[in-house]
Amino acid sequence: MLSLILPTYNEAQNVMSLLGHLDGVLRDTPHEIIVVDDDSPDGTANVVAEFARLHRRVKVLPRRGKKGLSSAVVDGFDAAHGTVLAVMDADLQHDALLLLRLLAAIEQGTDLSIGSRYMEGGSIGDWVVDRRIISSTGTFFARRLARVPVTDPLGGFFAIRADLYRSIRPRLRPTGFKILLEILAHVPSSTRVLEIPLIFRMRLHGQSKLSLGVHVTFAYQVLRLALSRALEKITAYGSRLFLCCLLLGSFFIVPRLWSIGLLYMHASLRHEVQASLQMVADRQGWLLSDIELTAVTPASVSILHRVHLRSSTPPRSCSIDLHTSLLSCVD
Ligand SMILES: Nc1nc2c(ncn2[C@@H]2O[C@H](COP(=O)(O)OP(=O)(O)OP(=O)(O)O)[C@@H](O)[C@H]2O)c(=O)[nH]1
Ligand SMILES: [Mg+2]
Repeated sequence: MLSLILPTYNEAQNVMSLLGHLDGVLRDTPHEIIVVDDDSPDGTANVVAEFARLHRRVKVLPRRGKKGLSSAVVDGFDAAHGTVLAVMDADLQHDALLLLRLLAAIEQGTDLSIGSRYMEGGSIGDWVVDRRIISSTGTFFARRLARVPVTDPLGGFFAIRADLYRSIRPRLRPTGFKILLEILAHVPSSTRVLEIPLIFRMRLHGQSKLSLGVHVTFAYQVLRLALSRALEKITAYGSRLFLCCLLLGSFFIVPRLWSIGLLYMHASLRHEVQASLQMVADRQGWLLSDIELTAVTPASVSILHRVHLRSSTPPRSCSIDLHTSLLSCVD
């Protein structure tokens, strides 16, 4: 089943036409439509509730105050029952027919299907120059934060497999307008994504909710995602470095522990070795600190002896018989 989320804020003039249109488009598709309205002063929630009385597949999720587009989508997704979740603008700027293609892509094995304004065949319409610049700059940065290559990570028309969405849901921070970017920054890099060209229409009724605040929140979102990506990399490098140190350390330590490990297991052998070393050191006039134990067996110990004062002299390898305390060295 498809769950389609329509976020609305003051869309009373648009949402009824869209719902009527969707009724025809989704006639043969099992679906539910959840309109998430943020207390629109123009009464959007009331007109949708009126429509929903006759159309049981349509529901209204009213929220108190204007909480933002991304969180509206997330609240809608969280309340949805479908196996495929989709979202589109409620102001008639998105072509409802494209919804069927996004849904078909998911049914054919895609995890996330996106309506793209920036791929061949797609278009942003007649935007003024500054909106074009802001959008393409934002898209440039957002593409670098997405874990899968896409042309339009900032679009508002997409469908996603519900189980994929639920698996990343705890990590999503739905601030601002760009929930698709948040999703793209958290899906696994193995996610199968398909983009379908989208021609973004001009808004005919009502007002845009894009404001300076939306742009500021977007800049914050990009910084936050970039920072957490950098931290992720540092942690990954850090743990690799730790692993290397551990491997290198064990390369030197394990053979040594292996060769003198017996000492730690048998207290009587330890005392025997101590006594023999002391006896040999006294006999040879060596300092105990110049003797390095290299291997221990129940019958003998191997040592390296360094002549401390003449440190350029290479150490001598010797062995001590533990029964007789006899020393034999290789020169
Ligand atoms: N629930 C909810 N919906 C919102 C909010 N802000 C925007 N929307 C809805 O999200 C959709 C996209 O918002 P728009 O203002 O159309 O943004 P846009 O399409 O990028 O901008 P325009 O091209 O100027 O229309 C519309 O359906 C809005 O009604 C919000 O704070 N809460
Ligand atoms: Mg719009």
